[in-house]
Amino acid sequence: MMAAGADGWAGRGVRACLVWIAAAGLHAGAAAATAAGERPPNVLLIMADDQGAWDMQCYGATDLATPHLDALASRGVRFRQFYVGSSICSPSRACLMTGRYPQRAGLPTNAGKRGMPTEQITIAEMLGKAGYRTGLFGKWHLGEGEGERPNAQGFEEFLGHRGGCIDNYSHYFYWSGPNRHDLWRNDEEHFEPGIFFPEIVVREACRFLEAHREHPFFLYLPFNTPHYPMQAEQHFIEMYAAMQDANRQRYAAFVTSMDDKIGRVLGKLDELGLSRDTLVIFLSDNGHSVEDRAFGGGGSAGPYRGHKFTVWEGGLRLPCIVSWPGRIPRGEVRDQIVHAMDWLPTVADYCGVALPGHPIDGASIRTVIESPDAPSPHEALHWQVGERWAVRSGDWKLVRDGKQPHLSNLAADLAEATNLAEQHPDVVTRLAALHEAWAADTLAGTDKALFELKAGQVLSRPECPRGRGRSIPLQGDAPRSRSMARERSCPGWDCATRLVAPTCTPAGGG
Ligand SMILES: [Ca+2]
Repeated sequence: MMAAGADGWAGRGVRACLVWIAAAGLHAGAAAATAAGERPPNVLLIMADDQGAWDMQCYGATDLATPHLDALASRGVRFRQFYVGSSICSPSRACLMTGRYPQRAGLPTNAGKRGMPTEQITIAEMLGKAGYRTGLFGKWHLGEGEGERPNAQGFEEFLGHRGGCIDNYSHYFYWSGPNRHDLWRNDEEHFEPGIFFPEIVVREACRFLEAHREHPFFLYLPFNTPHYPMQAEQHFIEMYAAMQDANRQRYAAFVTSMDDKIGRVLGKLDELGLSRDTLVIFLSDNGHSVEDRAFGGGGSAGPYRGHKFTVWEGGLRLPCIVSWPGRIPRGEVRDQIVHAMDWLPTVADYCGVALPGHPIDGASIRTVIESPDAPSPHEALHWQVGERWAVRSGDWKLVRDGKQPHLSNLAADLAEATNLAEQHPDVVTRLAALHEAWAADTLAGTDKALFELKAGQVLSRPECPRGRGRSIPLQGDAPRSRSMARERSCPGWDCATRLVAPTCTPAGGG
């Protein structure tokens, strides 16, 4: 759907037009389907937090149990080349919620003082506008300020935490001081000390399903597990008593605990007779953590390199399942490249609702879900996490994680182990140019304050001797200060390119 050739991305206006043309046709199809008296599907969107790429039996794990997620895959479609929008929480969630790259969604990094801007349009807003009941129980992490919280972003009902992580029993923020309680029902602080938070999510989800069983609904369940703190219930820990690796044991127990909670919500869907009316989507938000709070890591990326925070496959290429019994294939797998930002337009497609009236980056993958032969809608995909970035085009993937660009051919090298950059400089140049065009495009048209924020935080100066590791604002071509002027004339370096490194190499190559 979106052109991304060597001459750069199509203009936003052109792309928006294409999206709208596609949406109009799909909308007409869905309307025809519902005209026969069928109700539009409910949507149950379930997200795991920091679940690794290989940490589910149906994805390859042999040492941990995920029976309910495996069963979900067996009655739906499982993706083997599914990517999220970022290897950290907030940008990944912003991308999922808006159908846009995190940069275009206004949240290139984790929410802190600033969250996702209120003018962004979420799946909840899109479906709510079409009459869906909307609920969110779990982790938000898309902003805590006025206009940024769940009720302001389309959710009629919310119970959960606003920040990145909580202790599951006290419901206090689990990152840094000062200690603060972070559990909310809508905009009111909510207290249930001592109650295991994932149990609250299950309880609220089941209540929501009971209450709205007669009406189309969108239920978003972003579980806060198996993200640290590792707090699986004792009986799940005992399931893995024989496991030698203590970190893997804590992690596996937490994954199985989450699988149990998901199974109970899916069981409620069955009990209420709603399964055949409900599109269920499951995904993880980013790769497994190796942070200290996760004891250095218990998750697995299987054959992939990397983990949370990185732009290697292990940070981005994750489990994703879709199920809708009786309406989409069951027990099948797909190898086409798909992306979290595709879910908003795909949901719009299946539900027969209008897309948001601004450009989105995802595309409906309905044809991919329904056929292994349908083409991927993506000619190229991009990631920018801090100063790390990656672009994938076909089987080629270019990663910038350190001083030198790393080029892999994923068809032959899933582990991104061999750097082919020197053998294929033409591919490096082509992919780098794609990424620069993408960066310029995702920055265009945003409000000025946002532009400054993103330019300053996301895009880094090429690592020439005087600009090493520094981020500079991008405000047109004219240097605004003497220091910037100096950087633009680094002796011996060709710094003509503002955003990406490959053309910023020592004079004479290298
Ligand atoms: Ca996460």
